[in-house]
Amino acid sequence: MKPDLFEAPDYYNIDDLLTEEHKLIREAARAWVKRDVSPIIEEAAQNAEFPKSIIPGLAEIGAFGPYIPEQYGGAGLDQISYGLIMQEIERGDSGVRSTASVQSSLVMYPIWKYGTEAQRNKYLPKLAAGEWMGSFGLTEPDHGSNPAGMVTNFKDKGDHYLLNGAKLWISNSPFCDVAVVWAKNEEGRIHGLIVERGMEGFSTPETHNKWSLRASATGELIFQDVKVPKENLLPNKSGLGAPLGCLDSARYGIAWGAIGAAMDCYDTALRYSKERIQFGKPIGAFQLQQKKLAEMITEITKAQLLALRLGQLKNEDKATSAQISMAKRNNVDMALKIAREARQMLGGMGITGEYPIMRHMMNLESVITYEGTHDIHLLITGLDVTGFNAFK
Ligand code: TGC
Ligand code: FAD
Repeated sequence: MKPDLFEAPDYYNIDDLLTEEHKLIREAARAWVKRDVSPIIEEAAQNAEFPKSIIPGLAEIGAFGPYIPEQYGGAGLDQISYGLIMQEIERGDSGVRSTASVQSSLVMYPIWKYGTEAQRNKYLPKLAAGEWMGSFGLTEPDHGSNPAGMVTNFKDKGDHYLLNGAKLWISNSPFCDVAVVWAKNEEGRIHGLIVERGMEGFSTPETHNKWSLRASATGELIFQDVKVPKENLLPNKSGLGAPLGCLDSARYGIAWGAIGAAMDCYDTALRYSKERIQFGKPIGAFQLQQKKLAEMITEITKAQLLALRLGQLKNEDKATSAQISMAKRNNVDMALKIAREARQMLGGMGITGEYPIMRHMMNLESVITYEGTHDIHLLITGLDVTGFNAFK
């Protein structure tokens, strides 16, 4: 892979709207990605391996629980800092950002928000430090967009719960130490349970042959009569709103992360367009290539403003789930379109691992599907503006 010469575009001087702390946090994440992710990520993706060696670095830049209070080992940062960290990591690779998203928003967040003080103290510091890695089990083989239909269930056996069922498409599952699992009790009410590796009847087979997010490990969570201690139930919220609340936090991070992938594609294509000579001129001097670049920087700038405003609303605790859906949907779609256009600008070179664009493009096919598909987010906006539910 070519050396990482990334320069971040900031066409509207959005940096002026950030604090010095925001910029320091972003620069630390950016420098770490250049130093520790860029040199290894192409090989990891080609080999379809999650590069575990980067876990301590992720912890060091605050990517595990950026907004979790410091008393639990988190970084105690605001939501814009969280977004900027996700942007920089996904600039490196969406699969690496996935690992950070899952750990922070889908594992640490529910333990922090819905757990007991004992659960917070037991799990959060180790998760923040990357000593333990987590996964989040909501999706099932027959229940993806419609998680309310889940069949994974647990029964009260007096001194423990007995958990049965299976989850599919679970990021980090093959190596997770703990899993936050959503399952129905005997009354059909959804609850979160913390399942630990080593519990009898719990297995995590890996899903192979992915063309997307190859540097992220994806797998199943299988529960066959798993005895879960009663103290592992998250007591402070139940119902579908509990996992969906976690998704709000992760979807927000993805809205920022996708900008990172788009910026990397744009920056790569811009540099290439100035160096690649055809018909006696740099290809960047042709109108057709300029149209692509001009549209890319316009869309990136709009996405940056959308994410920043959403971050301000999140900081004030005013962001609605529908606003988060809009940003996730728009920014991932924007990034995927830019990746496709940027890939074409590199001609044949665009399909090789010499450049990051094709990897971003393939990764974004997952990002546009997970955490709510492109269609589901459109329907969330549709419901919000019309009041009519078109899901069912
Ligand atoms: P619905 O009746 O609308 O809602 C049920 C209850 O949930 C509440 N609620 C929310 N609460 C918090 N945040 C949200 N975003 C919420 N959306 C809804 C709602 O108020 C209600 O509460 P209550 O108290 O009235 O019961 O539920 P529904 O069954 O009609 O489904 C709605 C729908 C389709 C939008 C929802 O199911 C959905 O978002 N589906 C998409 C599923 C999804 O996103 N799965 C993601 C799995 S995790 C993942 O992909 C991780 S990838 C990680 C990585 O690698 O980065
Ligand atoms: P389906 O729900 O079967 O959808 C198929 C198609 O039908 C889609 O185009 C969808 O938009 C459309 N559709 C569905 N319902 C409607 C409707 N009402 N109206 C119109 N169109 C509709 N899940 C987890 O729980 N944890 C994870 O860590 C996790 N990581 C993932 C990692 C990867 C790499 C991938 C690919 C997925 C991951 N997921 C995870 C699962 C992900 O959230 C689901 O794939 C996603 O929610 C869609 O579910 P599905 O794949 O079953 O598609």
